[in-house]
Amino acid sequence: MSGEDRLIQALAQAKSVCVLTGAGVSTESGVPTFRDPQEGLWAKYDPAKLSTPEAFAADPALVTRWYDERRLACLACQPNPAHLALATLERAVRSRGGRFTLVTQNIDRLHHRAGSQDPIEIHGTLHVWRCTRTGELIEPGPDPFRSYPPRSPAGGLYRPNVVWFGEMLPEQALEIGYRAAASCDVYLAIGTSGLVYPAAGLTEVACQSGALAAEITLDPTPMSWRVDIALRGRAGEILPRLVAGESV
Ligand code: BV8
Repeated sequence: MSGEDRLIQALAQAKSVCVLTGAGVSTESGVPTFRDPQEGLWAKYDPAKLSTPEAFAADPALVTRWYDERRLACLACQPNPAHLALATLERAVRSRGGRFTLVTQNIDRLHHRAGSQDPIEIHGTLHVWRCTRTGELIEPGPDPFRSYPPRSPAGGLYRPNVVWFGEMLPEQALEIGYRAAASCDVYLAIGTSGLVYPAAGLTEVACQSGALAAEITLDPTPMSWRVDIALRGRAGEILPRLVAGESV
């Protein structure tokens, strides 16, 4: 039996599924991954250097402009078959009384727009910004901010409500993710290079807990040797095949 057939069979019977997604799930929607060459103005910046509190402190105008451009670009993107297949799988597992947990490193909210009910955004989201002075949260509209860095009425700045390198992840989100990975029958790591911790640690937890663990990425990752099934290919092509038998 092929790895894909084994996974289809396991998902059809699973009582508890945990999924970790990364930037590779959104590439087919046109959202560049972290390691893609950035277009235009951003070609000369290393994204990982802009996603830090130090970069924001040094040049808040540059960093907030970069995030606002990413936010607007995501609004122009549509969920792709990978996002839609994961929403189908969630409905199928939950409709038979099973548990389904989707943990995403992505900040684009395409899982929400595809119909996933409660994705756990362990790296936050581009679509919520936070006042540096009061912590007030806002959801900016479909237009760019008028100026950068955007200023809050309280005299602070608005920053994206995302987790930067060197910042702690939201504790409850991480706790839910780790608990789901530790107690699931089937675990899927999809479109993630497995390089960013502690998110990447979910895969090791799932493997140690005895779940059937699978990875779906274009390229090998540091966890490819550890999982039971490693499928190479586009998430937008593989995931619809994995859920083709589900009726919801
Ligand atoms: C923290 C939001 C406490 C911002 C992001 C050990 C333990 C704990 C921390 C660390 C540790 N070691 C190092 C650290 C520090 C650091 C870290 O992990 N560094 C790495 C680079 C070594 N972690 C942190 O700082 C975290 N904070 O732990 O706080 C602490 C603090 C300091 C020191 C110790 C502890 C915070 C990390 C969160 C950073 N914020 N995002 C923003 O987006 O701007 S992470 C960012 O990177 C994105 O979320 C993105 O998801 C992630 C990149 O990972 P991927 O999603 O996997 O994307 P990538 O491009 O890498 O890979 C894409 C994959 O998809 C590839 O495999 C490709 O083959 C595949 N693919 C492409 N197309 C497709 C596809 N697959 C299928 N189909 C396709 N079509």
